[in-house]
Amino acid sequence: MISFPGREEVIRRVYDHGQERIFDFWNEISDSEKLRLLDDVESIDFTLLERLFRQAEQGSPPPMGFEPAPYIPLAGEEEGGAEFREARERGRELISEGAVAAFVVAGGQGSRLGFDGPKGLFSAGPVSGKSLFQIHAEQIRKSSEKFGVRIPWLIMTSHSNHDQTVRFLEDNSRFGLDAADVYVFPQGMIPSLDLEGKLILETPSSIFKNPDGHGGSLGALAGSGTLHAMRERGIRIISYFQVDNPLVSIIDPLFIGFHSLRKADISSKGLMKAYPEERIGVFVRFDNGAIGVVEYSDLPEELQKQRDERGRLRYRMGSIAIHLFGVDYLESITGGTDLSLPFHAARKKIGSHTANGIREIDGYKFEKFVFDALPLTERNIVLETKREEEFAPIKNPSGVDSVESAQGLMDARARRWLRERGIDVPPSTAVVEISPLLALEPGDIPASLRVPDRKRVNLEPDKD
Ligand code: UD2
Repeated sequence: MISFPGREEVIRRVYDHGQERIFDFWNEISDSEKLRLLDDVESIDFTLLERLFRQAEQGSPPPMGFEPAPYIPLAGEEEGGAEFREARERGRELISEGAVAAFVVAGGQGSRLGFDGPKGLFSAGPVSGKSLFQIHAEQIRKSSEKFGVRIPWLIMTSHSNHDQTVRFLEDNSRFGLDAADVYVFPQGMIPSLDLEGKLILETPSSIFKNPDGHGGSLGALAGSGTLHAMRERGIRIISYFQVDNPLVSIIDPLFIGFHSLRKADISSKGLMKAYPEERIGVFVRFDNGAIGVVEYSDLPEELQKQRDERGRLRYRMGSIAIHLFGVDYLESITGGTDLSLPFHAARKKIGSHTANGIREIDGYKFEKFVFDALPLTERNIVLETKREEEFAPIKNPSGVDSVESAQGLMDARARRWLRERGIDVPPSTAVVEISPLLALEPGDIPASLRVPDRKRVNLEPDKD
């Protein structure tokens, strides 16, 4: 057994749990590295990891029985009109009172996209080349201007991209947002395991950990003190979204209004799945009455394809990871610091440090999912939204859910908005982009606007 003065207890714990392989390079590392490794180990909950490993080996337990969840369908012209109007009005009031904050989860590693850096830095604007962060920041700025209020922007990063994210935002003066309105905080990390349940070394003196999933965002919000800061600012609703969707409507009066009118703790946006295999979770109602999400990979194929009497997919309401959380409710479930959502295991390739350098091995990463918070309350609603207006995820380098598909959707939405305002797009124009600073909805576009006769057009507000 290795030894280090004063650290006998933690070393014993490592041996007791059969994890002594993390000391394979003990004789090659300096005293300060030894201390770092022991500090790293100190915080590890071995009992939790052992439980997660058993769970990963056995596969996830079948979810409780469920049926499709009820949802508020898109407003038809004649039906639901009055409630929709009331909701929009209520939402506007709440935003104007300064009760709403925006919260983006941007801690993911973007490995599927093959982009080496925080995903928020990825260039998404089809003409402007604006980064995802810029597009989101400009939306928040425009909402602030429209409603005459300061809207805080919360950004969750992870340890691997925190510094780069902060630097990028500073270098770009937070795209015009006030420093006092931008809160950046990292999420928690959890060790990954190899297929034998052993910890993995990332370097000779550090253990490989992965971000604890977007479900870690609720604990991080509370643990970082940001939830408390929001309470102090009078924020009552937190509008949660993912960094990879440039079409997301971040501050949406209708959604916020419904959340308030229906006295919800959590509200979610859903949309019709495009096809059975689409990689989005579906909203369900579990046998105990609670509404939640079953991830696409956990929905049995037979249910994925089931149709109702009208020929529509039975499980058709897909989750696009847009939620509103009541601050009161978040405080009640995080108890000030933490929240116990379950971890899900995923088998992934992991770089492991060996005597011959880094070797890719198979292992398990563990992540919490934010939508597991949904069934914790019965005051939970789902509002249908339009895919073409609000959903253009950038996940892959090409093909489905790629930057090309997202830019195509951004162009199509811009053209639709201009058409709605009776503004022509010259036939020679191949791509149109509308800056969030110009418009967040068709009604914001000045009726006098003329689209210049150019191949690629980015519509920004006039400078004066
Ligand atoms: C997520 C949903 C899926 C659907 C889809 C819509 C899950 C498991 N699935 O799919 O049902 O709604 O999104 O686009 O959520 N993130 C962090 N920290 C982490 C992990 C992720 O901040 O530890 C962020 C990440 O930066 C991104 C978002 O969470 O903004 C989604 O992560 P993803 O791309 O891994 O989710 P995906 O595509 O599996």
